Amino acid sequence: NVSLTIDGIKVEVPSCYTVLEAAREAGVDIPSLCYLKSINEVGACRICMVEVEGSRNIQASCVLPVAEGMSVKTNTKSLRDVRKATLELILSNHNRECLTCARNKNCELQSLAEELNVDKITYEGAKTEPQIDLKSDSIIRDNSKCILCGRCVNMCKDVQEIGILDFTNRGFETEVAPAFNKSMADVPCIYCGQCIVACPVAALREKEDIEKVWDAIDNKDLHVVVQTAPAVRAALGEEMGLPIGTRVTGKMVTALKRMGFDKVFDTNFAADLTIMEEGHELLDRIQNNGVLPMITSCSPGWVRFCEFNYPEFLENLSSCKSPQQMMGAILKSYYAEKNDIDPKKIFVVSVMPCTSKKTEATRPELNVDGLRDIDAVITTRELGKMIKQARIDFNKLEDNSFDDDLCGTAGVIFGVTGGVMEAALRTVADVLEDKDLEEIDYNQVRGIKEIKEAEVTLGGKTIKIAVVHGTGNAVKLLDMVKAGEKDYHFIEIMGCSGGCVTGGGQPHVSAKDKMDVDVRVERAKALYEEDRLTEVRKSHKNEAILKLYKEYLEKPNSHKAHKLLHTHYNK
Ligand code: HC0
Ligand code: SF4
Repeated sequence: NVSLTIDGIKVEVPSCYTVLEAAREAGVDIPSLCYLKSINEVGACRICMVEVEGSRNIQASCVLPVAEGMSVKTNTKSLRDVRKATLELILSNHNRECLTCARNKNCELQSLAEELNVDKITYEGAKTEPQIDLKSDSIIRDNSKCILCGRCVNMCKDVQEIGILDFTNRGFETEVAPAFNKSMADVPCIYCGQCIVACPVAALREKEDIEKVWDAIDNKDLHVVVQTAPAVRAALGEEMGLPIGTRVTGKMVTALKRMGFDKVFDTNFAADLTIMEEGHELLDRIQNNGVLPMITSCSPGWVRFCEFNYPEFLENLSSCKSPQQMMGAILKSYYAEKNDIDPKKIFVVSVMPCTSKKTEATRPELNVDGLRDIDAVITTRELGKMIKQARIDFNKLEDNSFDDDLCGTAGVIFGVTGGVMEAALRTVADVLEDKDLEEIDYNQVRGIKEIKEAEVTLGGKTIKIAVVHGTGNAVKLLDMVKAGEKDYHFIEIMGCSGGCVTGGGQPHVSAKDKMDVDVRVERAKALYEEDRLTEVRKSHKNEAILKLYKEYLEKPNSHKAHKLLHTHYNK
């Protein structure tokens, strides 16, 4: 440890800390903009400048290591002036349409302008020619909002190991964009939206489908149903001012009913269905010399990543559609028949923590008899906006339960890294042991370790498994599998670090708050809590699932199940 003083306050911190981090410990909030813990620590924006006793130059605190006896000042007149001038310069070439911006009141640049008391923009000069890339179904890039902080660049390059975005051109012409200024739709972007999560402004944002959903609700000819993904309940509360990781399942259901959806379903049901199909697919592959390891295919960002970068593993992907798609397929077949509704009149909305789900829903190979499984996908953030638009006082809502025609159980933990694996093991273990096992918490696959591995012996068979989250970690694991250094029966891969709880469609958390909490851990707690509170915690014990097989699908991997619930991927 080293000790130093910051604005006269003595602190002792580990020697690996930067001055910015040490200041946080001392309760001194040095403003910053380009800084994003562990992801972008580059000192580019010059907002976090400080004075160090004995040094003539002011320095960027986010890249300044602490030293024994150091004395730092963060709040002098000259620092305040410098920061304000720097910010004014950034703002002078920023599209300042804050009132109509997707990040209004939720923008780190806007907050900083308020905190630094910017009351005029002194420098008015040239402006970047606005160019808005609207071509993909998932992500919009708007260069007129970009402040060149580089947070998205390093997220995509270092965490995801994809490298779609980079600085292009020089000087005033500098931009952050895909190579050759191509559209995000024309490069191997997986639409994970992690660049959106990293962006402090609205330069990267999802393509909103809010109006499409309101129009459907208003259309009296349509039966409009909504499903919410497991991870949404762990984060939606943040849009309503609640602490990170507050579980709001009951209030969310009430809000959706008030908004006018005819039915509110839980994607957990379809996650349970996925476990039935995928669990039996795994058993079949193991028993009949199928392609192994089998790899999960429910994260559409990961599936795109595999298609672009590891096509040799496409045969390893489970043929199961994702829960989002399975839910739509069941709603437009089984549910439609049972309730005597024309499937063409059913409009299925998904609320997802994910931006890649928007594009997944448009994939033609997932259609059944020419009908799309899912008609519109909105993110958790968009649902937050819709609830506000509907003037629903969220925090005063009573709790309600999902419509129970199709309810879910173990599927809730799908939303966190390791969850699909754990839910699958609960089912596969019972089948192989031919028992109703009581030990169902698989702690080996929980947590945020980059690569989690385990061997489980079930019915005399040892099954080797691995779990990774974030495509950067997938690269590490797949390269080892390719080199023959590792072999497994079953691998879970999720496109985003932490799993869906930290997907690209989840509420924004400021860089400052991310210094204090690991969002992945806090939101995961909410899902494990819901799992603990659920009476039935095994997918194959879910009554609604058993009924679906009895009345309609016959058995897992049946002909009908294949038609509705499975797909294939082409190289
Ligand atoms: Fe997920 Fe899913 S768990 S991918 O993260 O498998 O998005 O939450 O909905 O489909 O269930 C996202 C979350 C889902 C799907 C489920 C899976
Ligand atoms: Fe990179 Fe994902 Fe953003 Fe695409 S969506 S640019 S892959 S971080």
